[in-house]
Amino acid sequence: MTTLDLFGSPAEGEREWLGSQAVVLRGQAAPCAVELLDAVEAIVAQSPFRQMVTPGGLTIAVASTNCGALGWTSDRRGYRYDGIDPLCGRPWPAMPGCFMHLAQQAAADAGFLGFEPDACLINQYLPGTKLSLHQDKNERDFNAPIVSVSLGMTAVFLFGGHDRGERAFRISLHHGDVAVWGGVDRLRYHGVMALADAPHAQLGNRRINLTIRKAG
Ligand code: MD3
Ligand code: FE
Repeated sequence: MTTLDLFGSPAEGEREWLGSQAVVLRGQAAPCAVELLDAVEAIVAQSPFRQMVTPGGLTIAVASTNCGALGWTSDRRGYRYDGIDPLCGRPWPAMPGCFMHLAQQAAADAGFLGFEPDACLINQYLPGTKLSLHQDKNERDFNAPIVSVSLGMTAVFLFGGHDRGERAFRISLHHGDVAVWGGVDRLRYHGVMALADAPHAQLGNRRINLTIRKAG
């Protein structure tokens, strides 16, 4: 049986397989959370969080920025990866060493050796923010996994199938959890339910999610 504490969070160190090649590594980022958040603060000072616009003209609820050689952006012209932050006209801030180390360790733990990420999308959620079901398919190489790091407020993550209509599983992602998915699970539909207003002790009314990817 899964060990639960008084708040219903699984114990640190547990591994929960969502698919044959998708796993949540509970609390794996907890020891380096302060280092990760300090690095996010430095990135945001160069390339601030901003709400992007979809090709259809809708404003995305989640506020985003990036680090690494490539960054994910969206505007009226489409979704794409770009080496330049369109907001400030300069390259995205470099990928911090702690992002790299954590992502490569987590990928290896999940069975993906030789992960060489070149992009990290940093998403900020506030209470009420949700992310609709979607696939991550703007990357060039679907053989590389994606590593996700959850910081701050808890989110209910939706883990669906390969068709939008398939029933999605719900799983809570807590501060410090790391998810890795690749292989047969790489193109699953996924999303995040509207966040509850339940402030986190360190981060307050925010959830920050890092998705570390090989985009190019
Ligand atoms: C997908 N972010 O930025 S990552 C995104 O939690 C994005 O903020 C979400 O989707 C977030 O594109 C989800 C977590 C995650 C975990 C396991 C998965 C995504 C997954 C397994 C399969 C597919
Ligand atoms: Fe996604």
